[in-house]
Amino acid sequence: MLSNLDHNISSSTVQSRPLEPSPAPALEPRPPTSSDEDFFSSTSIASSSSSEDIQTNHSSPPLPPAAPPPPQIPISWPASGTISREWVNELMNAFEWASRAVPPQEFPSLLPVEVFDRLILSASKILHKEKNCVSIEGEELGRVSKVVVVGDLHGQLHDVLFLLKDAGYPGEDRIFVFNGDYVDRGAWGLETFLLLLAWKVILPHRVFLLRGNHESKYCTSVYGFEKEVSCKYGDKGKHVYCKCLGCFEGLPLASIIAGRVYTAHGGIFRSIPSTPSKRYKGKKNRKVIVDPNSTALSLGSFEELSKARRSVLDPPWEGQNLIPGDVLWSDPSMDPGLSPNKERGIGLLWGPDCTEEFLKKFGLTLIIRSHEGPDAREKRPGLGQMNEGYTIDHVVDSGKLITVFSAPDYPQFQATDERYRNKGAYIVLEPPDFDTPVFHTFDAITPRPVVNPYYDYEDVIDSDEELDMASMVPAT
Ligand SMILES: [Mn+2]
Repeated sequence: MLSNLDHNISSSTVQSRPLEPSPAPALEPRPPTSSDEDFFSSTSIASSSSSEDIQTNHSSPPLPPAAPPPPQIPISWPASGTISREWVNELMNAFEWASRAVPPQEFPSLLPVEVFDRLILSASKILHKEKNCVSIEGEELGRVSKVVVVGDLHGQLHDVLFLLKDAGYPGEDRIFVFNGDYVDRGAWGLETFLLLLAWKVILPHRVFLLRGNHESKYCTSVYGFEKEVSCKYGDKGKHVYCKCLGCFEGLPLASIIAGRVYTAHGGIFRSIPSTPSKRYKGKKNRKVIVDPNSTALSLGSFEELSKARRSVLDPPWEGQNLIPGDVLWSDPSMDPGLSPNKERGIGLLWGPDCTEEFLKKFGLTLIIRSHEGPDAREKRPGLGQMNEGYTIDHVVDSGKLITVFSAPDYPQFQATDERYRNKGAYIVLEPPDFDTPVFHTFDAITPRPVVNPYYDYEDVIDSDEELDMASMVPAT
């Protein structure tokens, strides 16, 4: 456990705390806590100016709250043409500061669309070249002291910033693998995604950003990200959203660490029956119809994974290109076998026997997946709950299957008074084998700035329940 856990304000304190007017709750006088100091010491906002502001706020009659000196905004793209570690630090500081001090509609005054364009283009170029399953191995790992595996983030910017600092930021000796679901539900999906892209650009071989099921057109249109972007970029919102979707299409699907650990957002994937027999070759209008329900399901191979077409706005749930949907949407089960994931409408359910088969067949010892938060697990009594941010789901002869979820006190907007108050977790893998997971859990950064949600969270209570097929683009 982390030493700073006990310093965090407990969630119960947060619950009883009256909501504060936006913007800038950080400026309100309140007793400093160690976690705040820890957290803010990595940023430029609080250190030099807060005491002055606090005194100002104490004066009577109260003056309008004065914002701390902002970071250098608007952020500009460096004249050299390439961004640096310092630039990424400034970006993180600016996002943190703005989340408390700048209304979302003024986001372009922070990050002009031209700078957004440069960043997303730089990152997309790198991401699109990566394989469906990135291999982190060999000499690459020689100088590495740890690999950090991160689960769902869901736009909870302050928790992401805490996680990065707590785990020690990516660097030459530290690799980060993110398992997807950067956006949706939380109010700062854009900031979260962009800061991770910035890390990717400066450390392309040290930061790996895998795709989650929420990095899709369908999910972002239902769970808030599309609206968030539209609110933050106004008439440029459509342009920014399209660029983000294009970038999502480039995100790799899975990773293999040190030849032993498989990570992906949802999990394992099926084998796709081979193409029709030769006599149909060359004939026009031949149709390949594969009904996953009528075909016996079997585990897919990494060769099949490597050939899957990941560049789709929404992974199809029918047709031949089913592997991306499996990797992004599947869930483990305690029942044996592979079966269609009826609850989700896409992807698979797989039992401990399949975990064993998968690990054994490919010489692996660990699967780390994400995709299920406290709300999803609440409905799955056979599996562990997500209170600590992780569960060990299958323990088999060849190894283990683990779920890791990195969004504490999730979801940010919840219709019921009773919150899950879950911790978030990340996993550290260390040399020489990188396959013994060390779990780090953490509480949410509180209080969060008070902001409006970007989706109807009272209506959309269930997590990623089933796909609304009718509203999706047809599978291609
Ligand atoms: Mn998910």
